[in-house]
Amino acid sequence: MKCRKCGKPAVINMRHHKLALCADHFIEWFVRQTERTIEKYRMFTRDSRILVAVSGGKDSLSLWDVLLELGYKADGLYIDLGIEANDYSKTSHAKIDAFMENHPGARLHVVDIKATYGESIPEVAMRVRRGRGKPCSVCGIVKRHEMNRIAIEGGYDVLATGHNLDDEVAVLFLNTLHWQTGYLARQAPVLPAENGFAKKVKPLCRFYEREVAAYALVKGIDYIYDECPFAVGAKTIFYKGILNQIEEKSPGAKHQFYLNYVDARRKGKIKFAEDDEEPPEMHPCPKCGQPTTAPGLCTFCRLWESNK
Ligand code: Q46
Ligand code: ZN
Ligand code: ZN
Repeated sequence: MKCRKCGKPAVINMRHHKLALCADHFIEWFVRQTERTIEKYRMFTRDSRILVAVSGGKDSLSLWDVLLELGYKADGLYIDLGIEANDYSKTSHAKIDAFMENHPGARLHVVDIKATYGESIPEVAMRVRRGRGKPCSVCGIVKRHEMNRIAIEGGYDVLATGHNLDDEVAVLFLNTLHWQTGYLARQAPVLPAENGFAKKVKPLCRFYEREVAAYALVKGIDYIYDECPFAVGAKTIFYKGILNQIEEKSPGAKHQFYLNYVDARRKGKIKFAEDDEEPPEMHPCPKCGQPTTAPGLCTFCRLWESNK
């Protein structure tokens, strides 16, 4: 297989785009496509201050790399969850440190959950869930709270995450299957800032996972290969498998499913009752000041209150 642009050996063949490219032309294409996504969905501008949530995985590190490459003012945020199984948190942190060494001048915020709040994610989950089930719901509450806290406190204009097309399609498929219209209404490449929540964007949402992996590989970005040990058996992984089978028979199916949905939503062709509903009333949490619908403390602060 040869590069369509220069005839050198191709490193990737993207069947859905009918495009094979060599290493140099692939990187050029990837960077330009990211810029187009940022502009198309009006994610941010050259003057914006961007906070990139990094986990040590290929998606978030590739995103941070491209944004720096494009000259955006992008700082990283790493939340140390304190997951000891498979040395997960330790290895993730080491990958980010390696990235920092290769990107002199890049700035990173680190929030160590155990050092800051007294318990790691598995520990707090064990206590509040009395040992039942996975820590993922607790983890989600903590990550969302801390990402928003750092974004607001640091005066960032936008919070960027490395979700790729495969991630987005799996969630869209799952929510469609169950007609979770509340979640569907909020699934978009951009969520505007509202009620004290930072603006959220997903600049890699138009790339297949293998394209992001190829970018990381060609750029020599060292990342953690293993998923979080608690991700095993997650529903989205099951749906990703099914969607891969569909893609195999029908190249481009995932791309169309997600992007046609997003475009139809933007043009108002798909509407949900939730679009016209008044947003739920929020008040600032008396402890942390973040917006919440819960009476009294927010869900995050309640996690730690019960430890007293
Ligand atoms: S939620 Fe669950 Fe993830 Fe947290 S505990 Fe691991 S798998 S990291 S995206
Ligand atoms: Zn080429
Ligand atoms: Zn709170």
